[in-house]
Amino acid sequence: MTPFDSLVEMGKKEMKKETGLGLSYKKDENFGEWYSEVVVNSEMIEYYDISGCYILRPWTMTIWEIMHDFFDAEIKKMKVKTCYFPLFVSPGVLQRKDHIEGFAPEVAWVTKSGESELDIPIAIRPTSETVMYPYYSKWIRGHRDLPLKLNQWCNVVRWEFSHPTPFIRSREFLWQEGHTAFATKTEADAEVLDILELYRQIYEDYLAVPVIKGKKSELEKFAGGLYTTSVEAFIPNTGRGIQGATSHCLGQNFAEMFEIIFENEKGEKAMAWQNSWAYSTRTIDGSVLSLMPGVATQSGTVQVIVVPVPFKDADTQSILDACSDTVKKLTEAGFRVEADLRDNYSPGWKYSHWEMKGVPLRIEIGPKDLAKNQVRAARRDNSAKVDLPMANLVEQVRDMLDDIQKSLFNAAKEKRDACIKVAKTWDEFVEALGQKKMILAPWCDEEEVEKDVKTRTKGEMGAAKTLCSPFDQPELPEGTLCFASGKPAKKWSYWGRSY
Ligand code: 87F
Repeated sequence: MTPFDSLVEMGKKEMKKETGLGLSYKKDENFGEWYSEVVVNSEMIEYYDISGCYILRPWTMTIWEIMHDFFDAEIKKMKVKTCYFPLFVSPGVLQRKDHIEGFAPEVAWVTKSGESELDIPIAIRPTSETVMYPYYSKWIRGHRDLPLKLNQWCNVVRWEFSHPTPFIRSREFLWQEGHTAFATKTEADAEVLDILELYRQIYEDYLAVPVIKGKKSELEKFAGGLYTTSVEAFIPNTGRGIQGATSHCLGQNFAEMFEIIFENEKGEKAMAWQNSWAYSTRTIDGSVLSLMPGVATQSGTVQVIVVPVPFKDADTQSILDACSDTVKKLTEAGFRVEADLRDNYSPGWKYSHWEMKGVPLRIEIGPKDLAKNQVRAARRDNSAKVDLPMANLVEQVRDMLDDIQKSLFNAAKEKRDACIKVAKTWDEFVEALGQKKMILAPWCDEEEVEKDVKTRTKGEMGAAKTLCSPFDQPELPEGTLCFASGKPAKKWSYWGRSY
């Protein structure tokens, strides 16, 4: 053990004892408690005095901004324009169509202003189809008005009743909602997949969370639409699937309800084809669940933290200067870098603190490093430490961050893949479910059969349902039977418990 290492150990102990910053739960032993502790200690979330509402601290909002900037730039390339519709919804508009029916209990209402009751209560948007589409009807008249592609970044409120959880199940969340209208189904179909691919990139390339692209079953799709596609992640620790973002083809259902009708090139009346798509701050839980420890290098608020390691009689000022120079150099090269120059915390305390926050790479600069014109780099994901000469710091840091991102993704994918089990019979299915697996099974694709599976698997842990039918379908040999009904199977589908 070097003097530095013992300083680190001291720092860790001191931190846990004095500030309570250390984690008291283990991810593999008490997942729920671990999750609650991690989101607070990493300074992502602060709890709030209204159940299901959370303060998103800068550490979270920076991740959100990074995802926002990427996605917003991509959809602008697709000629999607930004808009903003009001937060408040008149009851007539909200209740206008039956698609809302099943969701009604989740809608929050404003009933008072000051002391007086409002004449008519006003709803807070849970989603904006019924808010926006009356205006689509007004704006879309001829084929030259199409395609109409709008997106808004906003907050929505859904008054969830099941156990609220930071990110995954919060009652207010931020999202983008895209609503597009086309003259033809072909264009709508193509856009559904283009958007889904961007969602895959957010999860896999930014958050390093592996996802499966696929189509939802009739039972699990957005009831108001024609079909729903999604990216699905899986949390090995809880054995639950989690729907990432969704990209829906609404078909002509809403066009019919809201009379979104245009005159086509032949001078005939035609109904528009519509899509809607969204991803939200609920997505960020992926960064907590799969990555802590080790927030992905692409989405992380701070990619590199620089920590000075002053020692005894060494010249502290020149160490601090070297830290500032390093920050400057790496910032200029385009990295998100900070130095922790606080003099009221030990280096060890700082290591633990930034580890907790998931910063993927730490640079330590002490007197020996200074003398050798180098820095010490420590990886968050595998604890490896290497000396990097100052001369080619930028290149080395870039390579290391790339490598960390790749290994985080590969590790998460290996862990996810180890949870996938193929089940061809009911017995195999039940056994795999008991082992908290994500189950790939041949299915007859009948709604009644999915309902039946739900009923038959009901229990303390929750019933199994379809997660998606993957676009990437394994071969389905002629004569393969459905695991649940024994009828001829039409496709492979993923099944499991989910959030
Ligand atoms: C809750 C209350 C009221 C979901 C709700 O996925 C209405 C709804 O319509 C509701 N929860 N939904 C479905 C939302 C579908 C759709 N909206 C636009 C999306 C993507 C973006």
